Amino acid sequence: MTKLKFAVCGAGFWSQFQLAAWGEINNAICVAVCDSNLEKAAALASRFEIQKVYTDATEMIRNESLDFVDVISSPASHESLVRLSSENNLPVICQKPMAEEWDACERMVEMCRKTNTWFAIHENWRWQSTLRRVKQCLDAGDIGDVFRCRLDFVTGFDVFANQPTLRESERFIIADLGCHVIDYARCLFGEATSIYCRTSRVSTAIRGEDTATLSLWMNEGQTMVDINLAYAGTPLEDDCFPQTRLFAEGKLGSLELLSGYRIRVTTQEGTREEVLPPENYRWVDPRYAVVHSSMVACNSHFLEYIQLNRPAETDGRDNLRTMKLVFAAYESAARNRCIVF
Ligand code: 89V
Repeated sequence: MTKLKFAVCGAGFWSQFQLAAWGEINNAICVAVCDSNLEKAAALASRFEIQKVYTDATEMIRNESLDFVDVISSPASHESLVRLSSENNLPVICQKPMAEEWDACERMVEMCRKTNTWFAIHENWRWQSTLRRVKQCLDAGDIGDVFRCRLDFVTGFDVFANQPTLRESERFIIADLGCHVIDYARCLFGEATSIYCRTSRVSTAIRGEDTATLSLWMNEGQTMVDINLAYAGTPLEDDCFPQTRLFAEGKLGSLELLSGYRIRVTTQEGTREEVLPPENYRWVDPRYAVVHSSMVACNSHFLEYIQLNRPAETDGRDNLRTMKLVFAAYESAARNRCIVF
């Protein structure tokens, strides 16, 4: 089978894991890497045996014969790189969050629509094996109609150690992490009809908010969804970074996702437990296991849908709805108002 050739834009912290995740997939091969920092690009290329290195994405796209581009650079650079791909009608995968401003997100989706370019956001949360299984249980009606669900991502983990630029983000936890959890809430319950959000900054060493509580009505007003996010550095007895915890209440029972990848479903018949640890690929950093291994499933899905030329689950248009909630959360917090859609 011919392998699809792709290029990576961005040689920062996530690219090494993204490339390792691509390495688990047989029918794709990275042929070029581009970063404005030549040394970083060259180091990544040599580690993953990638033939070509560029500092200019336009030149790379002109010179290489590519089947798609994987943009793994910082959010500020996403729009121009997606534009470049769309001008060349090259399928493009772009890291989350789509962009730093709502207007840029809209422009990116619109430019790909106009040029009929396949465009997806690398939103990997919903590809975590436990979160996928929770969706399966809820969709199968294991606990009946869900009237309330709490999603927690509260950790003392020092995320800035590996990603120091996050300290500078004016908008931090909702944009960087909230987009994952909001996207998963949409994956479970569909679109929101309202959102209310409060934020605070506990750490004095960063610019943006590191703590947020969001309250949404979802599922056509049938389900209350509460999302708690914190990167405030609080010491926790059971810190399961980067696992999401969940508690869903349904008319026939309840479902809990606990640390240690445990899913517990309680109905009148009693409680059953499943433990679903992530796939243990040799390149996975154990501190990020559940996220790193989800990238294989996420990339496989993209590859399949690029080949089928069908929109991925998290294609640009779909992810725009996630980003709408991200920006609405900030607006709600700034105005101390519930935003109704
Ligand atoms: O995927 C991400 O957004 C990363 C995390 C550390 C949460 O895995 O920042």
